[in-house]
Amino acid sequence: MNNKTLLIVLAVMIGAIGLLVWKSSASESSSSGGNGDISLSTDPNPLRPGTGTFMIDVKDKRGKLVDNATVSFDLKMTTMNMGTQQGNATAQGNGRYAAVARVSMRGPWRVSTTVKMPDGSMDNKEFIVNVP
Ligand SMILES: [Cu+2]
Repeated sequence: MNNKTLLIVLAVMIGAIGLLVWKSSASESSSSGGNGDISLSTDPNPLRPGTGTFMIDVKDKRGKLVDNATVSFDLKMTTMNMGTQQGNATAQGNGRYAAVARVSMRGPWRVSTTVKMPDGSMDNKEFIVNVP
């Protein structure tokens, strides 16, 4: 193995480690209830007051990524009535669905997700996301 090859191998390894760290820090939210394999992450993570992207990852009961689901969500603050934002998340491939929404102030927000699986079965899960 020459030096150039070694450098490329090192770069790939560092990239893989970086991706792992990024992945693990992206799951800031906690779940409450629900029985499906639905997970949530945000960009930025943690969120800042303003517009953010909510990424919802869907797997079936066997852990397989689900691409042809219909994923809807609603978002509201838990501690006061600030209205509810609702919408559908757009499929991104690899079981991921994304939606842009606005968290207009710091504090706890509830994201309620509803997933209609390709076989027609429904699943849902709630997450509390804190905006620090
Ligand atoms: Cu508020």
